[in-house]
Amino acid sequence: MKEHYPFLNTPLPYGFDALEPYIDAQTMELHHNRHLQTYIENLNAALRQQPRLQTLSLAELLAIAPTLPEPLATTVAHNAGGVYNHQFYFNGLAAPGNTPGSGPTGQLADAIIQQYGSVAQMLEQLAQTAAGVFGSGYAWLVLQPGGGLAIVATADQETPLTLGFCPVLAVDVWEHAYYLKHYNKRADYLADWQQVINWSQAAQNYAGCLDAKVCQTDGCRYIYRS
Ligand code: MN3
Repeated sequence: MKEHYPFLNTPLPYGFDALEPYIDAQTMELHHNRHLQTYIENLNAALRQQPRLQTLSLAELLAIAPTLPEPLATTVAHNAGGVYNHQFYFNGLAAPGNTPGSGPTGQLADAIIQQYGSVAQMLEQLAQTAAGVFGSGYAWLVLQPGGGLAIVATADQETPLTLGFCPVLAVDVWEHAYYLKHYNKRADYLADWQQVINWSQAAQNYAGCLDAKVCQTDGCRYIYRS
């Protein structure tokens, strides 16, 4: 079923304390109940008087946003991006007990090893990109439209979707994602984040990207149905 207006802040698929000791419960609660909540409220408020936008999914809103008049275009891009990115990040986390020293398996593992040599080397590059984000944003492992994985950074609440990429794995490096526990030490947070990656979700995301890819004579792109 396609999620659309009014968007709801559904509970996390794990407890706020599930990621301890790597990501603390207070950070998770504030991040979900206040930061994500604010994006959801602002997005719903922006769509309240826009009936033709109310049946669109987040991916569809992000795709159509540049064609809207200002200030609606910017409001929709920022807030649909904020909801999309946070839901993607939160769903990509799992209790450390669920992933004891584990990593990706199957097609995703093969693709990472083929491209980066090992999972550890991919995570090292991802952490370097994440450490290099100036100010607020995210680092992502994505699939490129032409095929092959890539590591990219996005600023603020820009999403990889609008850049033509299909996201597999994301890390939120806004300070609110780590400041209470890790203070200004983003590198420490990035190391801890690696302990709570939901690799089965990443594998599902990868498979979903392969399914979403549509190629025509002028090239390939990802079409999201939800
Ligand atoms: Mn955040």
